Amino acid sequence: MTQIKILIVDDRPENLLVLESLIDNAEIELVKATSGNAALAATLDHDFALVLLDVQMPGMDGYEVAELMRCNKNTKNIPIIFVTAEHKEKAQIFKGYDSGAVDYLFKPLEPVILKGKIGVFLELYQHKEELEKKSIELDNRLCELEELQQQLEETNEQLTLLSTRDGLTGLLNRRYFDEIYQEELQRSLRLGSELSLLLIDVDNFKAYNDSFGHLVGDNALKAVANALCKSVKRHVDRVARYGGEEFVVILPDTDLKGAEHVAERMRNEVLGLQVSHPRNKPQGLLTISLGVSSVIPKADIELNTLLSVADARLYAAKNAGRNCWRS
Ligand code: GH3
Ligand code: MG
Ligand code: MG
Ligand code: MG
Repeated sequence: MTQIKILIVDDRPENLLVLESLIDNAEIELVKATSGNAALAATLDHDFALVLLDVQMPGMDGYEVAELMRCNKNTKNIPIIFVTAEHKEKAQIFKGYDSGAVDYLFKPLEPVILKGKIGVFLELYQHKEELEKKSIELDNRLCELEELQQQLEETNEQLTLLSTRDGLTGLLNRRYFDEIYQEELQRSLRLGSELSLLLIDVDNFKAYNDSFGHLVGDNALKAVANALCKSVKRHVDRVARYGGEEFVVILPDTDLKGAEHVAERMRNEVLGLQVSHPRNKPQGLLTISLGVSSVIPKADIELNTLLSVADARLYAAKNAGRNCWRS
């Protein structure tokens, strides 16, 4: 059990002995001071629940001690009960309260009153300690909650990333592309702006896999994805993996001419990877074919028109010998 500390201050040691014998409580540790200065020094060394303070003392009197304690942030909240010999005039008593006392005791001390008052302040002190403990607990909980919240936000970000990305290439996935595609269609419809789409397919990729194996095929797909990303310059141009070895690119506010430029850049960029594909004649390199389509959406546009036109043109590019685009 930790003892509660009370400071008793009186210039006459025999008075301190009287106080000590009256209080006589195992739960209370009494610290004694016989001068104002010694009292102030003690308040800095201990954590007191209460100070019983003699008024009349040579040198620094009780009022002065009380005032100085009120000026120090470490001691200003310690309750002070003045212990005074005479039946003071009202003005003197008010002065005591002004200097920061919370109560008065008169000598000779009545044991019942002394114990009663000490009991009240000790209870207040214990409540204060409990409240402080709870406040620290609450602060700790708050910190934990803030940490959890941060973890949750990070997890959410990761989940969003996972749900919008393709695992192999890191490009946008088909599901997310479909969302963007609808949004861009609506946006173009609202603004009357041109919207373009590229559908891309790796040439003779089955043969590539057959020659080098699926893992090497995967790496080739990643390289193609990078090359496609490198070929778009604006952040509104989005590249997605449409499935297998097919990719799709959406180009807002872009007319057919602009889309053809991007298509040609992509074709060149993939060719420039110089990935060997012995069964891909005549270059002997990995190549792509592209279908390009553009539209200024009208209110009654079929959602899939742009895609189906791009698909037909991709098919035309394949028929034209691959490693080319058709628009
Ligand atoms: P074409 O030029 O007409 O497009 O011929 P192709 O061989 O590329 O077309 P096909 O549709 O016959 O074959 C596509 C191949 O792409 C078959 C499939 O194994 C491969 N493929 C699809 N997805 C992946 C993948 O994630 N990794 C690997 N390594 N191969 C894939
Ligand atoms: Mg005195
Ligand atoms: Mg295909
Ligand atoms: Mg293919």
